Amino acid sequence: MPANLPPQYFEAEKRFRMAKSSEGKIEALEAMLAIMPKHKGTDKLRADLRRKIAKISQEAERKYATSRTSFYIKKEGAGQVALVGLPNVGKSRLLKAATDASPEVADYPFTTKAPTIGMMKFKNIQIQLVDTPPVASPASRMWLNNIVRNADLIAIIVDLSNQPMEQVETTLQELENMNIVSATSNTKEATIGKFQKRILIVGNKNDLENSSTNWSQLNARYKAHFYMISISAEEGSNLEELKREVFDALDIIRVYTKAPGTKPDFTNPIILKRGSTVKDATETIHKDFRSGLKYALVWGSGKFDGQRVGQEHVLQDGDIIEFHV
Ligand SMILES: Nc1nc2c(ncn2[C@@H]2O[C@H](COP(=O)(O)OP(=O)(O)O)[C@@H](O)[C@H]2O)c(=O)[nH]1
Ligand SMILES: [Mg+2]
Repeated sequence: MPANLPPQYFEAEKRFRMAKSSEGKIEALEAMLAIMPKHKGTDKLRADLRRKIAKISQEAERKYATSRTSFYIKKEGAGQVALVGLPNVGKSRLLKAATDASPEVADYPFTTKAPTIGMMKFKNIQIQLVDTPPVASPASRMWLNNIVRNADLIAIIVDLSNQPMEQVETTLQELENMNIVSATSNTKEATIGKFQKRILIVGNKNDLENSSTNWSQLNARYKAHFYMISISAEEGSNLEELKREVFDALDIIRVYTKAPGTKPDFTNPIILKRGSTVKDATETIHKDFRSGLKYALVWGSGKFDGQRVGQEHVLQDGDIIEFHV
């Protein structure tokens, strides 16, 4: 221990011993390092302090990373849509315009604050929108990762007034880095180790200058691969079309059930993947029900109303189904 260390050094050392958080420990160690005079006699001590700082910050980072890995948002409603994009494209503004949520219309800070969730009403169903931290920020990567992997649909939001093509490319690259590929292109190829997700590109701020030219170019470039819609979250324009597009992209149908001799309940549809059969519908309602199912009557996708159909009959959005057990 070199002599003549100033009293501030010992105060900082005391702070270090008392500190509970890693931030507090690191702060104290850094103060000790700054106070310590630099000469041969203190070389070893300074190296020790630096090692300690490195060790504590590594541990803190590891702990932070694991806690964020387990981060996911419980699904509610007919589907979960992750709003992703660069900062300031209007993700929060869109959430505010399309749902009951009231997020801050500003950038996400680098905190563990939960992302904002809102329910978007479309016809008689609710779709869950999740506002996420901006892509291309290392701080949000782990977190964003879990949200996009879990989501049923990824909505890439871009600012149409400001080189939207580049924004799309950057965002797609970020998704690619997270091992996520579009489900609407190359679907025939087996993609091992990749998560296939449907992608909707939302061109926002279509009220601004240059946005219509940019939108035309963007649309021409990507419409073969992705669902596309242009909106203004600020003015609330095209929001109904956006909802319809989200519904289509989610690839779901609404089916109503009725008991014989009663009217169907149109307020509470069951949500099924497109292409689902009568069998799938019965399984969703009740596991034991299926074995007891004699037949079903269908209004909508049948050849005529109330047609008797078998288990393999493919249902359509809006169908009414009556089970006979
Ligand atoms: N003109 C215009 N401005 C918008 C629109 N949507 C969002 N903004 C503005 O863009 C800025 C960033 O919006 P915000 O929702 O916080 O972006 P986020 O970082 O993607 O969540 C805010 O000043 C919004 O008022 C829009 O449709 N038109
Ligand atoms: Mg935001």
